[in-house]
Amino acid sequence: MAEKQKPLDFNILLDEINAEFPTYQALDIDGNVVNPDLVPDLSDEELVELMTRMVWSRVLDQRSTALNRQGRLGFFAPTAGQEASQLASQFAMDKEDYLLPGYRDVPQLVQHGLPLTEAFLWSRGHAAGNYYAEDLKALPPQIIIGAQYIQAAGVALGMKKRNKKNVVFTYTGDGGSSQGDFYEAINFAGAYKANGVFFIQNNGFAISTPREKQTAAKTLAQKAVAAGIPGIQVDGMDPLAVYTVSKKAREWAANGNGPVLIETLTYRYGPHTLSGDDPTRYRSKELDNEWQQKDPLVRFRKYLEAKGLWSEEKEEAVIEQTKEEIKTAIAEADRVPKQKVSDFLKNMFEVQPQAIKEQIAFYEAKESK
Ligand SMILES: Cc1ncc(C[n+]2csc(CCOP(=O)(O)OP(=O)(O)O)c2C)c(N)n1
Ligand SMILES: [Mg+2]
Repeated sequence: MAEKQKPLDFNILLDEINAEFPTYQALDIDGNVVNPDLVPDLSDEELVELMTRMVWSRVLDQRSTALNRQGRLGFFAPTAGQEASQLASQFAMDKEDYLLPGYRDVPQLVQHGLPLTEAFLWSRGHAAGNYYAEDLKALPPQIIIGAQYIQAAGVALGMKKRNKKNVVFTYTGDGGSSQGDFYEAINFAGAYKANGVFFIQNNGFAISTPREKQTAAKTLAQKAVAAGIPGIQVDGMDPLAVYTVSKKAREWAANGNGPVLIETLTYRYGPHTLSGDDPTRYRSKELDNEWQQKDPLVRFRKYLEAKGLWSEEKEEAVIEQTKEEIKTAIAEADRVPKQKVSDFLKNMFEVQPQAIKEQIAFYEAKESK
């Protein structure tokens, strides 16, 4: 026994933990392959589709920002910078896998099957943005930080119990990884070997609180150790690395081995949400520039152009097509009847408590005048 014990030196113990979680990367910032093992076996069409979705997401971010400022959209959490982290991970999902997103994960939700019109209605706080079609395996975006992790552990356990070869993908942020819910969920999912893939999108900030102030842990991936599950840190600006790691994690979880925790190192270029924060008060221009150099679209564009799979014309076409799609979806959202207070109240509980019943009656009387 004694010979297996290490020297009692806390510096050494800490250094050993810190050395265990390298960042996995397939492409460098110029789109060159640095680790061929992480280059996935995707067809040319699939590679183009992944780039198309990332460009689509960048345009959606820009247009949503504009629509919000025109007062035509409600809540919006910017996504630019996080395209590889979001779209390349979702690209690894099966249609029958469940998606439990956070408020910033609308792009994955739409790619998983939520009509864009409904996503816009959700943004406006309209109940109609939460009625999901039976075949859409997803829950609406969670606003309570970390709560989707707990729900994901439950859904993942359900899949396990039904011997499903499907998994749950859930996303939180660096800030979310400080919540009790986070630890409880991965611990529970680990204990029951539930079919979950848990993402931490580490964009460096929880609103204005820098990652360094969240935790003394050198990586967020290492939080998996205490749950007894694999944890891995991946370059979240590298679509190929994110895809490969997500795909492998999906296979591992679907085959009954239990959950995986994936930390994607990423960045949001915009503010936390469009509800008022000013990132220049907590982030330097230098830091913004540093991350712009790692841009996932630039990197993937270079990789695909070298293969003859992408061009400026192709990108322009995707941008135009996305703008049209957004125009149509927002016009459709505008045609949905405005939500009444009574509609809103009726959607709060499946079985209405007395106080809510009285409020519904009050508003219905008022609305009928
Ligand atoms: C339980 C809970 N506490 C506090 C908040 C307020 N809040 C909204 S976003 C946020 C920061 C989350 O940061 P992070 O997890 O890093 O995600 P990001 O927004 O960077 O994607 C906080 C504290 C909340 N929504 N829920
Ligand atoms: Mg964050």
